[in-house]
Amino acid sequence: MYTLGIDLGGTNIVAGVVDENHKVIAKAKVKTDFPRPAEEIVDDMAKVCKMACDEAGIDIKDVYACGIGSPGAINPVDGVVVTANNLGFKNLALTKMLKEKTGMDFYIENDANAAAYGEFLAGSGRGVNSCVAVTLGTGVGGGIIIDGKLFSGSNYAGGELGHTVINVDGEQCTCGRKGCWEAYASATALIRQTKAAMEKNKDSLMWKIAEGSLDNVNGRTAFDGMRQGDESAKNVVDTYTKYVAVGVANIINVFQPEKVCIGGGISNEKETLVAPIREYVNNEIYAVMGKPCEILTAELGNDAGLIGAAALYKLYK
Ligand code: BMX
Ligand code: ZN
Repeated sequence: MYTLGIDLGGTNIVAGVVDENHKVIAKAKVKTDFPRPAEEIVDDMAKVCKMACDEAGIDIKDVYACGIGSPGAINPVDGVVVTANNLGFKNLALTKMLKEKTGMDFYIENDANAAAYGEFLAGSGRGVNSCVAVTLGTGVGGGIIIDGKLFSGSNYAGGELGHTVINVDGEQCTCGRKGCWEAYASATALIRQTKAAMEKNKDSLMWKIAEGSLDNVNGRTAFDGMRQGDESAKNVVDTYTKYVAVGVANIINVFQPEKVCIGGGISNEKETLVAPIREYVNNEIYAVMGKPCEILTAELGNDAGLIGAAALYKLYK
């Protein structure tokens, strides 16, 4: 039995055919190419599903269930993207439009919720009842799993952990608030912090790593600089990991889940990222009673979202 998942992002649209063991057997990708009309993006979503099925050597009609992980506020019952500012979607009846184009029923969830569900079923969130997953990417996404079910509040808009404030009147966030966790702990924020440190220290090794241009700075630049012994790079990483850790400690104080899984691009740093977070959290959380919460990096990498999306039927069918 195969299922199909789409991970809709601001940069890429990825579709994957997934087997009953949550293994991705075929994948296809197109550029989101935003800004452009929603209708065109949805056309490409249908196209990329077909491409993934062709790659798997199956017909889309043979797929048991299809799902989408989309950024923004999603109503999974009506299949509507209520708002996704990075895609220009407002009250878009996405599952209905995809049904018209593919003939298939689609389930939909917020991208970080889908990724959390993927990790819970098949990644580092396996084997527990409660798990909170965060993604450190363009933004900071959050997905909360309680008793094996996604929890997104009374109206599905909950779980936006990136938009909890960690610094009152701090950095401007894209959501309109100031000082959100996302404005400090996303990959976008890390890149901004790295560039600021480079501007301050023209002798930093990070300039060499970025081949002399701020345009080449990415989420790895500071980590690579630190590994090569650069002091400014180490300061960037230390401060950034502390920002991530503050949010993780907040999550543990609220939920005390069995696991917190950290995904998104920055989680490729694995232990370099999570070891200092564990230490910080140990000193900051309110109480440890019983087995302490495990803090892990996500195992499924960039596939978590589409694997979770492909399995959404388990929650909604
Ligand atoms: C933002 C928000 C979340 C999303 C998160 C991670 C939008 C469009 N996005 O906080 O809904 O889950 O980013 O998104 O409102 P990513 O783009 O980093 O994967
Ligand atoms: Zn915000």
